[in-house]
Amino acid sequence: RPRVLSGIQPTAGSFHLGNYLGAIRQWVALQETHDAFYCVVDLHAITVAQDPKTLRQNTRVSAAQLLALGIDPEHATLFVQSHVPEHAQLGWVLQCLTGFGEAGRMTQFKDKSARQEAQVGVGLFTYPILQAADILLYQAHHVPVGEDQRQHLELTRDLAQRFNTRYGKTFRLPEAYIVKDTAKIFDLQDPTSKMSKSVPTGVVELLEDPKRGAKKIRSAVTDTGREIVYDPAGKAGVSNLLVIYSALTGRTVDELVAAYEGKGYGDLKKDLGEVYTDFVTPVQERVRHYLSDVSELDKILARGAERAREVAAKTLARAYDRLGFLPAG
Ligand code: AQP
Repeated sequence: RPRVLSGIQPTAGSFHLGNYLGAIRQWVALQETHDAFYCVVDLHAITVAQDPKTLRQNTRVSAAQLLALGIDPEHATLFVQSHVPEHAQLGWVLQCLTGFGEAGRMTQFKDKSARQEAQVGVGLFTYPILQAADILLYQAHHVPVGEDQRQHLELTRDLAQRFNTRYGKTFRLPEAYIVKDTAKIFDLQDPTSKMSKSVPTGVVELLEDPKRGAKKIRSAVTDTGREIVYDPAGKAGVSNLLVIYSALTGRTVDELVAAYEGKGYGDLKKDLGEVYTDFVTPVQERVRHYLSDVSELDKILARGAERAREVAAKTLARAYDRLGFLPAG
């Protein structure tokens, strides 16, 4: 079976609709056809300051959400990044292969550092390189992510290629797996920007009170027109709502446009609010269930880390050997 790897940061308590539709939904589907490795990337989370107690809690809440959304530990290896030290170890090796200018071209760094009020750490600058290590350790064929990660995937491929050329074939070159329709979910208050936890205005979270989430959907920004059509350039807000609606129900955008002919934006938003509520209510219940016994949750993560380490350690050992590091014993 082909391999797949992806990760998500535990930087907020709740994932949002962009994380789910852009990435996690694909994770769930791919665990059926691929040898899947999914991780909660806590090493990435500390690229910006984190309160230790909150980080510990958010890491468990993140894992619980992944399980609640359909990741099955019998079908996929679910683990926490810091439990597998090989990530940081290969990350260092790859940093030594990355040009300073090359890292500086990452647009996410530019965006995120511009938004940071506190001093920007070097980790935020080098995090795409750690991400490359995350992927290359597992020799992943595919990496299911949202559109915002495309550039980082290109960097990962460049680094793999560079290492292979310099030291002999060691890493598989991974492909981004981006589902076009939901590659970028937009902010409900500013439908030209991606929905993002760092800009929490028009973000709909999976774990917030469904009434509050539905209200945010009802007050989503739309244009002054009336017609419900899919036109991302001219009607960004309505089109974003149609994409979310379609992804959550499995009805195509065309079907929805036909169904809402003659109706107004208010009808669409109200109905989508209900669709969202029906979707998140059982998810929230399952999250509560997983969090009610963290020892069980921790066991799932420990088993995942063990499996992940088996694969990661092999790749790292090969890379160390190719680099000319002496064997440890
Ligand atoms: N708006 C989005 N539309 C589609 N996919 C998205 N992803 C994030 N936002 C959207 C995808 O979610 C996965 C996990 O991303 P992450 O762990 O990097 O989370 P993040 O980047 O911290 O999430 P945010 O909200 O985007 O935070 P900031 O603003 O801090 O960057 C990834 O596959 C990502 O593509």
